[in-house]
Amino acid sequence: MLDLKQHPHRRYNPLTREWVLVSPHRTQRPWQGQVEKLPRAEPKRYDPTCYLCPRNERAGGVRNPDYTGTFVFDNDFAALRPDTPVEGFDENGLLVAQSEPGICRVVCFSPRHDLTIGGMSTPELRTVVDTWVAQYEELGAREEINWVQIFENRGEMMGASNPHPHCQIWSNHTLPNEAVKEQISQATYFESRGACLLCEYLKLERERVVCENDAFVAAVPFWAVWPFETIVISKHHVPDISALDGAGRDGLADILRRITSRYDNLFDTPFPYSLGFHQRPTDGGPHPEWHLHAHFLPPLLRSATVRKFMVGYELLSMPQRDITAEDAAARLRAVSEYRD
Ligand code: H2U
Ligand code: ZN
Repeated sequence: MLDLKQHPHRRYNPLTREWVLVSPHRTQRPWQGQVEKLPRAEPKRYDPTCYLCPRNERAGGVRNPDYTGTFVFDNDFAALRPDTPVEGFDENGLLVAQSEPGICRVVCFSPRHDLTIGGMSTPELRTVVDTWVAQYEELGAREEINWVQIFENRGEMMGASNPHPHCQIWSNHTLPNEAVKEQISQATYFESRGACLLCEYLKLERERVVCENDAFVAAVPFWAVWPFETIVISKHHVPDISALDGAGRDGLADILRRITSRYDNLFDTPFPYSLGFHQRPTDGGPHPEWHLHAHFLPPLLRSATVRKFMVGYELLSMPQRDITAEDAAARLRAVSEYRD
C-alpha cells in the first residue's frame, strides 16, 4: 500500500500531464544551513527614484501622471510589439520560427510605494481586480491577441526590478507553452469525461486547502512542484476574470490578500513569488473547458534565505520535492492570514 508520507513516489499534474517526484523520507535528514531572519526594511510611501511612483519620470523620459488608484502603461521595454508582421519559416521541421505580435503593459496596484498585496485592503485590491478585468477585455478583443498573461514577479529573488506594487501583462498571438499544456489537458478532460477538470479536482480537494471564501479556494495542489506552491481556483465554473460577478471579484481580492499574508508570515519575510492567472484564450472560441485559476510559484523552502533550486535532476529529468504538499498546506494553515 503506497504511503504518501513515507515512500518515494511520483504525482501526476493533470493540468500539464507532467509528473513530480516526491521524497517525503528526506525531510528527516539533518539541516545545517543558516536560518536567519532578514531585517525588514522600512519602505517609504513615496520614492523619488522609483520609476513607478506618481509624477516620476520613467526610462525614455515619459512622466507618470499623479495617479490615485491603479495605473496602467505600455511597457517601455516591451518584449512584444503589436505591429510585428505575421511571418515564419520551417526547414524540414528542424529550423522553425514564427514572428510573434503582442502588447506588454505594466500595472501599478497603488500610488503607494510601500504596499504589497498582503498589505492592501480588500476594497483596494478589488480595484486591482477590476483593472485586470478591463485589461483582459480590452487586449483580448484585439484581433491579433489570443492570450493575455497577467503575472507578478515579487521580490528581488524572483527578478522583480522594483518593490513598488505592480504586475505585468504580456498579451500575444499564439498560446505560450504552459497555456498550450493546460488547453489540451482541459479540453481532453472535458471531451472524454463530460466535466470540467478543475471542477472535478475541487470536489476531491480537502486535505490541502489553505483558505477559502464563497468564491475561491487556495490550496497546495496535490502535484505541487515548488515547496509552498498554491493554486487559487474559482469555486464556480467561470472561464475568465471578466465572467466573475461583483461577489466573485471581491472574493478574488479577499483570497489574494489572505494567501499573500500567510506567505509573508510563514518565514516572517516579504515572501517572493511569481503569480499568474490562467484563463480562457481570447481567440473568440467559447472554451467551455477553461476554468479560471491562478498559480503562486514561490521559491522559498526553509527560511527567508534558504530557497529551492530547480537544478540538476530537476532540469535534466523531472522536478522533485521533499516536503509533501500536505505538510506545506498544514504549515500555511497554521500561520495568520493577517499582517503580523
Ligand atoms: P518587473 O519588476 O516584473 O521586472 O516589471 C517591471 C517592468 O517595468 C519591466 O518589464 C518595465 C520593465 O521593462 N519598465 C518600464 O516600462 N519603464 C521604466 O521606466 C522602467 C521599467
Ligand atoms: Zn514607487
